[in-house]
Amino acid sequence: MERTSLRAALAGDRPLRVGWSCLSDPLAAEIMVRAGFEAVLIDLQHGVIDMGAAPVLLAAIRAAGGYALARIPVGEYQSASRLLDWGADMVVAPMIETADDARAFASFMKYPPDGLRSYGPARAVQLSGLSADAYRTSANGSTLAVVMIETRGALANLDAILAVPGIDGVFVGPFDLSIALSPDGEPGPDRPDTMAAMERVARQARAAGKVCGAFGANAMLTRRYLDLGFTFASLSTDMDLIAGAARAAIAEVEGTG
Ligand code: 3PY
Ligand code: MG
Repeated sequence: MERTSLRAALAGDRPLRVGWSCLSDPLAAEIMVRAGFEAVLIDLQHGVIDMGAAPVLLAAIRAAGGYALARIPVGEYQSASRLLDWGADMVVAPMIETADDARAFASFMKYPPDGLRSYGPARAVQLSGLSADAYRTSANGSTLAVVMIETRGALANLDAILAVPGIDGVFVGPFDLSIALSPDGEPGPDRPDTMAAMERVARQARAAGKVCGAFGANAMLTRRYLDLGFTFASLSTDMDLIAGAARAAIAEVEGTG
């Protein structure tokens, strides 16, 4: 049976539950889907995940019934095409500054005539259950090219970035963004200046008809970003969830919690 596309799922009546995978073990990603996350992003920028681990992680997420998202390292736009070929539903590009950056990324994400994605989606076709032709003709619309807004340059160029053909949405990194906004380089993912900038990003993205997401390091931040109007906000990471649960269990046993 053909599954609902990620684009359609994101337009549903409640925000999709998005988990964040930093670990290279496919079981960890699969467990997050089975625990209730409807989508999981594999983080090739800051996580301990390389291109060798990526296809196995993407397949594990999809086999468990989740949408598979991936973040590439800064500027490595060519790896976006490979992640799509391995079944990613969305690729997120960090530290985008200008419309030219966004255009370069989009060109690796979309098949001609919209872009220059090279043809070879054998693995994505297997995972999708579609025919090769059906995958090729639907991929530009069903997979999402999402750029991160997390610098002063990106904020200044937001309208131009949102207008780039092939860019389906934006994703805010509140840590980098708050560091960029702070005079002394201090992170503050819930500082008033960060929240005000994020509210503007969400509003402009929605006005442009684009998806807007944000990285939520914990439940409080995820809730606050959703309240600002983001389409989705991720929730914690596999590493933080394991560490937090371990700390809580130890504290409970030792009566120090
Ligand atoms: C940020 O907050 O800057 C991120 O990129 C989240 O990983
Ligand atoms: Mg960042």
